[in-house]
Amino acid sequence: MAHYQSVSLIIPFLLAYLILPSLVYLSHADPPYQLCSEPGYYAVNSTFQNNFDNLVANLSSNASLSKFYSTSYGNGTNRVYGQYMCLNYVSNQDCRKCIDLASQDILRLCPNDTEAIVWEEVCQLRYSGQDFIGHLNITGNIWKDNVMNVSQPDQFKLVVNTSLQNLTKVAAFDPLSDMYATGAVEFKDASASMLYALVQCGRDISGSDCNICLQQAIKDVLANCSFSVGARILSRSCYLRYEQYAFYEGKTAPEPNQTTQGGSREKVWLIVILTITAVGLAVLLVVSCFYYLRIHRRERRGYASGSTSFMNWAFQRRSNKNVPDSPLFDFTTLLNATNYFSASNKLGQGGFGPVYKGILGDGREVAIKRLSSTEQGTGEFTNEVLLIMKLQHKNLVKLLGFCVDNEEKILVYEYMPNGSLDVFLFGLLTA
Ligand SMILES: *[C@@H]1O[C@H](CO)[C@@H](O)[C@H](O)[C@H]1NC(C)=O
Ligand SMILES: *[C@@H]1O[C@H](CO)[C@@H](O)[C@H](O)[C@H]1NC(C)=O
Ligand SMILES: *[C@@H]1O[C@H](CO)[C@@H](O)[C@H](O)[C@H]1NC(C)=O
Ligand SMILES: *[C@@H]1O[C@H](CO)[C@@H](O)[C@H](O)[C@H]1NC(C)=O
Ligand SMILES: *[C@@H]1O[C@H](CO)[C@@H](O)[C@H](O)[C@H]1NC(C)=O
Ligand SMILES: *[C@@H]1O[C@H](CO)[C@@H](O)[C@H](O)[C@H]1NC(C)=O
Ligand SMILES: *[C@@H]1O[C@H](CO)[C@@H](O)[C@H](O)[C@H]1NC(C)=O
Ligand SMILES: *[C@@H]1O[C@H](CO)[C@@H](O)[C@H](O)[C@H]1NC(C)=O
Ligand SMILES: *[C@@H]1O[C@H](CO)[C@@H](O)[C@H](O)[C@H]1NC(C)=O
Ligand SMILES: *[C@@H]1O[C@H](CO)[C@@H](O)[C@H](O)[C@H]1NC(C)=O
Ligand SMILES: CC(=O)N[C@H]1CO[C@H](CO)[C@@H](O)[C@@H]1O
Repeated sequence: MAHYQSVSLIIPFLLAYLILPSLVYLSHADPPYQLCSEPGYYAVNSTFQNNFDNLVANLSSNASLSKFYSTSYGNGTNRVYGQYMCLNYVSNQDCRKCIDLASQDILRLCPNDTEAIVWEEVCQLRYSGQDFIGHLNITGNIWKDNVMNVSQPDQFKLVVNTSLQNLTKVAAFDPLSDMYATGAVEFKDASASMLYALVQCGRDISGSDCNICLQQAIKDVLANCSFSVGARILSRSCYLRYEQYAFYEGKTAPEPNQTTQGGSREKVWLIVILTITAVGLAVLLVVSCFYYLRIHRRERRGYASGSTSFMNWAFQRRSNKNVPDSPLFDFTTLLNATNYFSASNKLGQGGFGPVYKGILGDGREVAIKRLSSTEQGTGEFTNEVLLIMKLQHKNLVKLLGFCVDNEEKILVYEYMPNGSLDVFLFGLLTA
C-alpha cells in the first residue's frame, strides 16, 4: 500500500508545480514593455541601420563593465544615440544578459523605428536619432501594478509616499548614492509586514533633474497604483518600484492566494485551461506511475519481500551517507557550489524560487533550485522528492538530489546549458 500512498502524495506537489508558476506570472507585471516612436522608420540597409547595429553592439559589450552607459555612433543626420541602465542591485553579468535580451526585444517590438525604448525586468535600453543624452523627458511614463490590493489603501499610500520621498532625496542629492536608493519600512497588511522600495536615475542627468523625474514618477504611482501591493513606474530617465517583498535582494514574490478574485475574463480562461492541462498531465502521470509500479513489483517477485516498500528504500538511502549516489546534499556543499547563492550564479527565477548554477567539489555542473517557501513538512518533502527521483525518465532533466536544512529546501538538478521542455514544465527556470 505504501506505493499508492506515495503516489497520492505526489499529486498535489506536481499540481502545485504546474499551476502556481502560471498564477504568479499572471498576477505580476511581465516585461518587456516598450515605447516606440510613432512616425519615422529607417530604411533597410541604410546608414542609419548600420549605425544602429553598431551602437547596440557597443552598448551590449559595455554592459558587462558598468550599470549605466551612453554613447552614439555615426555622423551627421545618421548619427544614433543610445543608452542603457541596469538596476544597481544586479551583477554586471546579469546586466549584460538583460541588455542582450533588450537588444533583441527592441528590434522585435519596434522594428525599423528611429527611436525606441524598452524596459526589461532589471534594465532599460533606449536609442534615438535625436541627442537625448543628458536631457530630461518625463512625458509618457508607463505604470505597471500588481492585481492584488492592500487592505488599508490610505495608510499604505502615506507610507509609500514618505518612503519614496526619502529615497528620492538620497538618489538625487547624495553624491555617494550613484543615483540609486533602496529602503524598507514596516507596513502591516493582511499578507505582508514590510514595504520595500527602489528608485534610480540615469547618471547622465543632474541631481535636480533626477528629483524632477522621480517626483513625477511618485505622482504617477500614487495616482494610478494606490491600491496595489506592488508597482513600478517606467520613465525614460528614472525608475521606481515598490513591493511587499525584498525584490532588490533577490527575493521573490510570495505565493498568491489561490482564491484570487477579479482579473479579466482572459485570465480566468487562461487559468481554466492551465488547470485542465495540469489535471490531464497529472492523470497521465498517475496512470504511468501505476503502470511502472506494477511492472516493478512483478520484477521484484523473485526477491526478498517485505522490505521493499518505498519508505524503507528512502530510509535506507537516507541513513547511509556513504552510498556514492546519495541524493542528500548538505547545505554547506551547496553554499560552496553556488558561491553563497551569489547573484552572478543565478540562472533565473522559477515559480517556486530562484535557480542557481553550481559547481560541485568534483567539478560536476548542477542547477540548484532554492525553494522559497513550502508548506510541506520535511518528511513529506523528502519522500516526494525521493519518489520523483525513482520515477524520472531518461529524457527529462535529471534530479540528482536535494537538501533539507532547517527552513531550507533545495533541489539539485543536472545542469542543462540550453534548457528543455521539462525545465518549463516543472517551473525550474520559468517565471
Ligand atoms: C541588404 O543587404 C544585404 C547584404 O548586404 C542583401 O543581401 C540584402 O538583399 C539587402 N536588402 C535590401 C532590402 O536591400
Ligand atoms: C565601455 O565604456 C567605457 C567607459 O565606461 C569606454 O571607455 C569604452 O570605450 C566602452 N567600450 C565600448 C566597447 O564601447
Ligand atoms: C564619422 O566621421 C569621421 C570623420 O569625418 C570618420 O572618420 C568616421 O569613420 C565616421 N564614422 C562613421 C560611422 O561613419
Ligand atoms: C522593417 O524592416 C524589415 C527588414 O529588415 C522589413 O521586412 C519590414 O517591412 C520593415 N518594417 C517596416 C514597418 O518598415
Ligand atoms: C519627449 O519625448 C517624446 C517622444 O520622443 C517627444 O515627442 C517629446 O517632444 C519629448 N519631450 C521633450 C520635452 O523633450
Ligand atoms: C483593486 O482595487 C481597484 C480599485 O478599487 C479595483 O478596481 C480592483 O478590482 C481591485 N483588485 C482586486 C484584485 O481586488
Ligand atoms: C507625498 O508627499 C509630498 C511631500 O511630503 C506631498 O507634497 C504630496 O502631496 C504627497 N502626495 C500624495 C499623493 O499624498
Ligand atoms: C523618512 O525619513 C525620515 C527622516 O529621515 C524618517 O524619520 C522616516 O521614518 C522615514 N520614513 C520612511 C517611510 O522611510
Ligand atoms: C490570503 O489567505 C490568508 C488565509 O488563507 C488570508 O488571511 C489573507 O488575508 C489572504 N490574503 C489576501 C491578500 O487575500
Ligand atoms: C496617472 O493618473 C493620472 C491622473 O489620475 C493621469 O493623468 C496620468 O496620465 C496617469 N499616469 C500614467 C503614467 O498613466
Ligand atoms: C563591439 C563593437 O561594436 N564595438 C565598437 C564600439 O565603437 C567603436 C567606435 O566608437 C568601434 O571601434 C568598436 O568596434
